[in-house]
Amino acid sequence: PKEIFLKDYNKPNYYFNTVDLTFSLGEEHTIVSSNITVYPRIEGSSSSPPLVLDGVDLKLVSVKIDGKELQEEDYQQDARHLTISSPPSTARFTVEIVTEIYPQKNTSLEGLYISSGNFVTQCEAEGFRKITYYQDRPDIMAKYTCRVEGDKTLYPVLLSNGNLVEQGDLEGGKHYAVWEDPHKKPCYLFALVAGDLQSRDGSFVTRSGRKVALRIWTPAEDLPKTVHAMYSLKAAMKWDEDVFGLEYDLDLFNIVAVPDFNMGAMENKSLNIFNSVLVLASPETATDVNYAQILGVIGHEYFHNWTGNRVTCRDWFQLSLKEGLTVFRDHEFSSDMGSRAVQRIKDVSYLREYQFPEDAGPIAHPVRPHSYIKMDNFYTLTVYEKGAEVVRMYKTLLGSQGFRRGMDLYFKRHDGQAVTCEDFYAAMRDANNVDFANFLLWYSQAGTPTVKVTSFYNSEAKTYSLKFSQEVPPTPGQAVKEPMLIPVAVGLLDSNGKDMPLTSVYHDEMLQEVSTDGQPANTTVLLIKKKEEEFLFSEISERPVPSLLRGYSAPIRLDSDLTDSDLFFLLAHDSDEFNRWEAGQVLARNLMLSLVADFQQNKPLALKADFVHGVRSILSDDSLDKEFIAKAIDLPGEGEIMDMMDIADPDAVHAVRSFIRKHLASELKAEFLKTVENNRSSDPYIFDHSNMSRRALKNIALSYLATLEDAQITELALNEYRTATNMTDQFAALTALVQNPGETRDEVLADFYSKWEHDFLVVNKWFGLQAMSDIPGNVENLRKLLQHPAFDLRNPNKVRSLIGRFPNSPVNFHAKDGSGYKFMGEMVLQVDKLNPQGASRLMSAFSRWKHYDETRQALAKAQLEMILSTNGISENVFEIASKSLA
Ligand code: HT7
Ligand code: ZN
Repeated sequence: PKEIFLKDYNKPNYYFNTVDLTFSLGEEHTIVSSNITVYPRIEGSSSSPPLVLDGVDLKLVSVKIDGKELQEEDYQQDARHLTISSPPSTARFTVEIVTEIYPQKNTSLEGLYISSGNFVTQCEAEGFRKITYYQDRPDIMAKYTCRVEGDKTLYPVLLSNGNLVEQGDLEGGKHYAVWEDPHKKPCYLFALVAGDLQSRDGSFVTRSGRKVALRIWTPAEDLPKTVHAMYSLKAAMKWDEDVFGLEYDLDLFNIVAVPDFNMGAMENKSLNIFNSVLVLASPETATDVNYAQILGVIGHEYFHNWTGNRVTCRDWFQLSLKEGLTVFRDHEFSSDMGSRAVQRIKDVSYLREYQFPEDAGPIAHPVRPHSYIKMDNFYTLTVYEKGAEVVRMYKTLLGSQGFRRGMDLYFKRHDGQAVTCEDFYAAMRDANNVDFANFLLWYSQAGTPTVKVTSFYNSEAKTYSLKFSQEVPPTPGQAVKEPMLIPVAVGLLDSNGKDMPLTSVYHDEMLQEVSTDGQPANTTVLLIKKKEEEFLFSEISERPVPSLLRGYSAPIRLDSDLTDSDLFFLLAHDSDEFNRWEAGQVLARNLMLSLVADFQQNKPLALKADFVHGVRSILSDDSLDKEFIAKAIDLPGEGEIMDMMDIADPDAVHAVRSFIRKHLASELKAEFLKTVENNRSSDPYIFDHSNMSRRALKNIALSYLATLEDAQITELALNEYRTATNMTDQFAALTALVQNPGETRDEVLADFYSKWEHDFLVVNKWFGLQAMSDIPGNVENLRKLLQHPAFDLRNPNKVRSLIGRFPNSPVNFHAKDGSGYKFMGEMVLQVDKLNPQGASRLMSAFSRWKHYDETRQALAKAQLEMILSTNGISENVFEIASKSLA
């Protein structure tokens, strides 16, 4: 397979001006006619370069140039291209191409395919080439019209991008619709949907008075479950106006929910297509987590209208330009709609648990990768989540207003263009007249930097020094790294736990005034630019406790010399809520790592009284937000602890985490029972921060209690399960009950299935819960569940639930007999035959195989080799398997 490199980027030889498409949808095949007006990049040259079009799995019917049919000698065709050797050297010419495609046989879910009997497209990243021959690259931006023809009974609804300009009936029970999109767009934003759908209709008036019709399309029976999606869309439209001054630019905005979709959703211009799980919600069937995800992802896709669609990427290496920025925007949106601190805690936990390992393994790559074989493999946590942190750092460096100035300039300069990460950087820099020195390295260097901090208080001089040193670890293909610009937000706490006023700081032999501009009060941002830096605060009247990296101001690993007593102090007092939580996490991480060492040396495990006391005081602190408490008493995940170890030991980490949970449950049983008692849900269900917080706190208390395996608690959990009036509570009780093997577990799982077998989204939760279970030898249960009538290997949500969630139980996935690896290896190959994107995503489970002991390494390696040596594997799987083994 061919590797594509960023350094090889060349501008296209031809641009496209307009594209007129006609789809004649059929039950056996579909005919696609495309009429493109083309112009050369360099006008008037005597010899015209060949026009190379991308195309995969297409049957070519005819090609015409300026109305004249080409003969076979006028073009060449291979498995991936159609090349027109000598196009006219005129300033403008037309290319007309007719192809035949087979959506009914398309299980890859890219290009045009069928989901539940409806036609659906997915063109990002390179799916448009499965529809027609085209220059399938994002820097080709054109105006599209799309005529869709199909059977009127089977496909009463015909949708594409832009405005509906014509519709009518045709002979033979068919009908047609013509859509016109006035905005230029790259082909990855093209979309078509045809099927038997109905819409929930709403409207939104933009701040300049444009009335926008909003339609959310689903099968008729699901319409009642679209209320929250409609609420989320309106909230997102309003938020983007308020926070970024960005308005919607058409009179219609459609969302379509489909059950078969490879990712979460897709931001096609004015016709967003969503995985059903991110649209459909009712209190009875969806959890608070689902509701929050729907809000975030509806926001995310809507925000792409400006960050991605109006201003798009020059090439796919720039993906984070739109994805990092849009994830940052959706995080900010969710913060403003709920609790800022809790949102930050969720986002940082996710980054640490999943992106950090990616950045430390064999497929580590920069936020802007240097090369790829299959672009689909680079829709990664690094591009999305670390990319969002990079955008957040601009805001930390520039303050809210400076960041907004940068965004305004970015849109002013680049509306309607396909641009690069440097263009974004330049807009931020120029709008604020600042020099960011080595900031761009965040785009080109992989690996999570480690920053070490040591502190010293001089009581005579009344100075306080913070010394920083940074190290970016080697990653594949990048042995040596340069120091990067790292913004570290800092506050200093006095002995009463209050923020000290910060006045001046010596740095680089200069006395500077402390700038708290654009930051919360008494917080300053120190810029670490070199490998080592010292900052000396003056007029510090007592030894402070430093609150470092407030709000997690940079995506790094921080290694500080804070003592346990400093951390308990920060946990109790820090005005930065994120850092209050973080202090508890550092304490918990240190504790877990030291108990892991004890476990490995066969020493008895014991929990320190001050840790139990810390958890008790948080749990009983009425002044705290309840969702914050729920987060603060939750232990770091097993993945996060393993990520911090030299050789990951899943058995030890699992044993230690379970031990601490059980010990806390037994010490704090009365408090946890009271917490359950006092935080039962109000009925009817309300999705707002206060109600979600109560449920989150009640349910984490229940999950702790269930570790006790005592009959009274089982009864309590069963009662919660039976009396629950919403899915959040019902599923939490089910989750608590199924932690422990036995009859109750089996009965309650069977009961849940029989209640919900008619609802495939709920059944997926049931699959997922069983897949993630830590009960010994669970892989055998999963093999049985593969045969369950509700399971279907062709549906990505089901694959993700039953197979993709399996590694969330490290003890079972990394079982020492290799049974977990073997299961996953087999599944990768089976899924790959149907859906290469889905298969290569499953491969991420193997990505850190070198981080385990020798026995496990050998077993995992054997599976990777088995996959790689199998004939006919996709390029997607080949790329991940070969890079993992390199
Ligand atoms: N921009 C979208 C990416 C996407 C995608 C990429 C590859 C294969 C299938 C896909 N479906 C959607 C999603 C987003 O907004 O990030
Ligand atoms: Zn996106």
